[in-house]
Amino acid sequence: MKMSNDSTTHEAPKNAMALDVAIVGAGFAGMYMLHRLRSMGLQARVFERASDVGGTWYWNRYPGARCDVESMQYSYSFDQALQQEWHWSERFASQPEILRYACHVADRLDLRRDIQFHTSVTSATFNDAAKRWDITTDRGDRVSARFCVMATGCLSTSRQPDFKGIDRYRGKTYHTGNWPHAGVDLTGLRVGVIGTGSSAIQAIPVIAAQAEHLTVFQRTPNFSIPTRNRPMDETYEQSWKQDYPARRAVARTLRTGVMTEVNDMSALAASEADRQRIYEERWQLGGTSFMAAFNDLSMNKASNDTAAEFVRGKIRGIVKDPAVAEILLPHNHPIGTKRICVDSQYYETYNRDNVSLVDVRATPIEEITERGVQVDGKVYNLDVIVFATGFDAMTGTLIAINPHGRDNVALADEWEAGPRTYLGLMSANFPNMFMVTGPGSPSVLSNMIVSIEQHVDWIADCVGYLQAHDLPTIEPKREAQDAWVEHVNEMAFRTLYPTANSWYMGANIPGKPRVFMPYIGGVGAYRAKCDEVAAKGYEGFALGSNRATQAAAE
Ligand code: NA7
Repeated sequence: MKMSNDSTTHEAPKNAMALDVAIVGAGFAGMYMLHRLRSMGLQARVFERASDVGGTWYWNRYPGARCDVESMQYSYSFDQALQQEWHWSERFASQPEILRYACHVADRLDLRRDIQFHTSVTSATFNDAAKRWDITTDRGDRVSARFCVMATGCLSTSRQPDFKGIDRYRGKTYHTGNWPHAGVDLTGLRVGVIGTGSSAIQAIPVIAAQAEHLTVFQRTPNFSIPTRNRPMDETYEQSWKQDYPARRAVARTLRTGVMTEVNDMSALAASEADRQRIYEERWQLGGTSFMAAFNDLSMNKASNDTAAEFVRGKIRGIVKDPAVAEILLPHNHPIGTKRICVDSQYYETYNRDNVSLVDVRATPIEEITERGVQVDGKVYNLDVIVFATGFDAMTGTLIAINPHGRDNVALADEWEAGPRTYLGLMSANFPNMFMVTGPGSPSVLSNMIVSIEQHVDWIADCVGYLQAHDLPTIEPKREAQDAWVEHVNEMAFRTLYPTANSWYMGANIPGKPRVFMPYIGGVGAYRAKCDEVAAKGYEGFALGSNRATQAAAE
């Protein structure tokens, strides 16, 4: 491996390393990417800011954190022995169990020897002459890599709104997306939770059971479905394990990458009585499969209204104080167009004497004072404030690293009006830089592990192809990228999703462009497209040649 000669733009390196592939992030994406590349005999190394593997599941340790995909489906499928030996203890796995699984995989595949922890990538610059990425870290590393894989996650830059007065607050503050590893004992404390997204909805019942008093500050009510979590049923587990390869193969062809029974009829085609019965069955079943009660809930507003009204009826039925129930009723977005939440006793929690709800929609939080949160002139005294205020999703982490590509173009500039990718895998002007589950791919609309495996396999195959054909670079052609961005947009606007002010649309970050970021065309169709592109010799991509490289270098 030839090292870059560019020593002028960086400080003197503490150490310098030449790699085939630098991988950023040791979550499920980075871990599998490392495994695949090592198996191909390539020199790969992962840079990870945390102290261990796990990514999203490393950071999101807030009370009640749990996956909303069933545990039998939320694991790697690439290794039959691995999927047979691992035992999930619950229908929906908790964060600690998922993290244990990630650590088990790291041990089993001996991944950690090629992962550098406590290390943030601070810059990544494409060196045009050498056709390599120059990467620096906050530990003083200097890396020259032929390929750079951004396995940086979709929800990895937590966001705390810039509340006036926050620095004056004398109590403790925590963000759900960056929860202390030692845990937090909230016993006997007055706790405030700001936000009512998925994280808050999982955390609130657990915090309420511990705190002396919990005050929830809600700006937008959300739809939530009971999880109906339970210990793993052995017969159910065995039914999966006996049929794992076949079921995994099916899941890869489905819209969400999750095997769920989809009721293939319009909500409007059912009689009122049947519709209510079907919703009730789904409500009792629990989990996100509620949205598969009919086939047009994300497409047709009238159909969606029937599901939304069913859930509003449930909220009215569960919450005893009608005034509190009224505040909790979601009205400003179609159900499912913001990520549907799943919960254990969320609405029931508002029946507790030690829980109060403050509506901050009409009267927003004014400031954080020394003692608590001020709304409409009133200060709510709090010992602890929990920010469950979400993430700069999908693009936040990439733009923070801000890779510089060909001709020193910055990703932040290229994506100023919203992310632009071809297949969510690469961006024009950033040769040899891959993204795992990047914007423009199904990513957050799918079972993340299914989508991660698909991307990692595609990237590994692509790297193998370039090697076999002695091609130094690959990058999307501008016209292919433009057409894909348009297709992603067109598919989104066929649905109700863009009508919500969601983080899918970038709407939770002031100033962020309003673009629907994930690809909604479905995991199966998307995979077929990626496979077809590869089979056609990477159609839509420009493949460099060594001759061109030499000519450029001369
Ligand atoms: P979300 O879903 O983005 O939720 C963030 C919540 O914080 C949401 O209720 C926001 O209200 C609220 N928020 C944000 N800023 C404010 C201010 N300034 N005042 C009051 N309330 C505020 O993040 P999560 O972590 O819950 O979930 C992210 C994903 O993780 C989830 O979708 C799953 O895929 C897993 P808003 O709706 O903006 O009015």
